Amino acid sequence: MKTRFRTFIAGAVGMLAAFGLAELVHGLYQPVPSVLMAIAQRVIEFTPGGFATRAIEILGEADIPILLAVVTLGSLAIAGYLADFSRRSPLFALAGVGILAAVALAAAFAEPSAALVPTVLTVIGALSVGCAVAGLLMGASGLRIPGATQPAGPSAPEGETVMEGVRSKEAHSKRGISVGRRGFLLLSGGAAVAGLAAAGAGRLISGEGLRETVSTAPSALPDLSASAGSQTLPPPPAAASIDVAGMPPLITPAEDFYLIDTALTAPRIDVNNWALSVKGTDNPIELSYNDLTSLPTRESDVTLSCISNEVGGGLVSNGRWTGVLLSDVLAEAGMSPEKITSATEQLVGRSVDGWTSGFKTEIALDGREALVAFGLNGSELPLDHGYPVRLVVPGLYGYVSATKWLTEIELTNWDFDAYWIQRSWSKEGPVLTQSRIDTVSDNDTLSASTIPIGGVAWAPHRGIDRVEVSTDDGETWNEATLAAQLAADTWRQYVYEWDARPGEHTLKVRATDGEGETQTEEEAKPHPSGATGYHTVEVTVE
Ligand SMILES: Nc1nc2c(c(=O)[nH]1)N[C@H]1C(S)=C(S)[C@@H](COP(=O)(O)O)O[C@H]1N2
Ligand SMILES: [Mo]
Repeated sequence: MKTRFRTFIAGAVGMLAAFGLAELVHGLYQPVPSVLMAIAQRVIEFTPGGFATRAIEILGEADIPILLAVVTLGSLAIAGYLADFSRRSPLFALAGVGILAAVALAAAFAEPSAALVPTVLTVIGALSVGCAVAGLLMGASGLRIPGATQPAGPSAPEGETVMEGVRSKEAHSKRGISVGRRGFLLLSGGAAVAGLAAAGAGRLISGEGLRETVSTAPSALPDLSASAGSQTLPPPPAAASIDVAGMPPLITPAEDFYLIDTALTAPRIDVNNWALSVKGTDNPIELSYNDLTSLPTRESDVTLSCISNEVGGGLVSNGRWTGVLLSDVLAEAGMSPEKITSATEQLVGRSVDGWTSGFKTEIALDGREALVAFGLNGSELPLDHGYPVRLVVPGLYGYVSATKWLTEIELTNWDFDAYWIQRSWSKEGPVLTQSRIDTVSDNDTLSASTIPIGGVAWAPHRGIDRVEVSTDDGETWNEATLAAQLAADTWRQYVYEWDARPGEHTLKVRATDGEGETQTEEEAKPHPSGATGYHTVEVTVE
C-alpha cells in the first residue's frame, strides 16, 4: 500500500472519529449542536439561490442525504490531505486543523441553541481525538508523524506480508508500534467503525436520525370550545367527501401532511421560553404562548401548498388549523388596515432559525382567516410543522407566508426580500389554481367498465367552481361531479364516472376557480411562480 494513500486514510479515519465523537456528545447533550448538521445547514444557507433551486429540482427528495454525504466525504478528504501535508509541514497541517476547528465552531454557533463552553470543548476535544487517531494510525504504519520520534529501522517493504500481521510481536517491539498493512487496515477499519458507531449512537440517542424521521407525537390541544370568543368547527359534512378508492382524505392526517423546509433538524422550542414579538407597528408587543392562546381562538380549514409542487405532485395538503387571527394579533400591536403605509407594506414572519417569509400586509387584514396557528387537526403543531407556532395564510404559497417556528412578525417596507425571494423566486406567491387526478395513476392498466376519475382541485381563498375531465387528450371535456366545498380556502374533491372502452387513453383534468378563471393549459415549471398546465395521466383499458 502506498505510503501516501495510508496517510490519507489515517487522516480521513481521524476525521471520522472526530465526527463520531461530536455526534455522540450531541446525542447525549443537546445544547452541543450536531457539528455535521450545522455545517450542512450553513451550506444550505450560503448556497446561491439559483443553484440551490436547481439542486432541489434535480435531486428532489434525495437532496438532504446527498448534501450530508457531500459534507462528510468532503471533510474526510480535507483531513486526508492535511494528514499527508503533516509529513512535510507539521506546522501548516496544525494550522489547517485550526481552520477546521474555526469552521466547525462558526457553523455550530450559528445554531440558535448552541451552548458556548460545551460546544467549544466538544469541537476541540473531537478534533484532538481525530488528530490522535490519525497520528496513531500513521505511527502504526511506520510513517513519520509530527512531534513523534521516528520509528527505529526501515519500515516494512511495501507488499511484504509475513512480517506484517498485527500478531507479529517482534515487529511491535522492534519498530515501536509498526503493524504493517493488514494491521493498518484492521486498526483504521476499527477506528472508522468506532467513529461510525459513535455517530450512529449519537443520532439514535438524540432521536433525530435523518430529517424524515424527526417527530414526536403531538399532544392534544386544551379544549378551547368553552373559552370566550373562541370558535370551533363542526366535523366536515359528509357531502364534502367523495368516497372512491384513491381519493385523498378531505383533511390530511398530520403524519401525512407534506413537509418542506430548509431546516435539517426541526428546531426544538420550549414554549415556556418562547415569545412572539410584533414589530414595526405603533405599539410593538411581545406575546408569551399563554398571551397568544388567551386571545380568541378559532379553527379554520386551509389548504397549504408549496410553490415547488409539480403539476400532479404531492406538495399540497389540507389541514384543520387552530390559532388566533393574524389580524387580531396585529390589532393588539396597534395595526389596522387604514394604517398601512409604504413603511408597513410588507409583513415579514421570522423563524427561530432565521428563515423568513413576507407578503403584503393588506392580505393579513383583508378579512381572510390568516392565522397565527398553534394547532393542526386538533393537536398541537407537530415539531416538523412548526411547533409551537406558525403562520398559515389562505391563498399564498408557503414560501411567502407560512413561517414555521415563528418568533417574530415585523411590518416593514416592500424592499425587504425574504429567504426564497433572495434566491430568485417571485415576490408575491399567490397560489395558482390547480387540479390533480388521484384515483388512477400514469401507466395504469384498467379493465373496461365505469371507472371513477377523481381527485382534488384547489384555488385557496377563491374556491373551486368547476372541474372538468377529458379522456381524449383534451379534445372534449366532461363536467365532473363536485363534493361540497368545505371552505373557499380548501381543496375540493371531484369525480367523473368514465365509461372506459378498451384502448390507450390520455386523461386530463382542469379546474375553474370561484372567480370564473380556468387554470391555464400552458405548461410551466415551479420556478419562479409555480407550476402550470393540466395534470395528464396515460392509461390502458383492456
Ligand atoms: N421556518 C421555516 N418555515 C417554513 C419553511 C422553512 O424552510 N422554514 N418553508 C416554507 C415552505 S416553502 C412551505 S411550502 C411550508 C411547508 O409547510 P409544511 O412543511 O408544514 O407543509 O412551510 C414554510 N415555512
Ligand atoms: Mo414551499
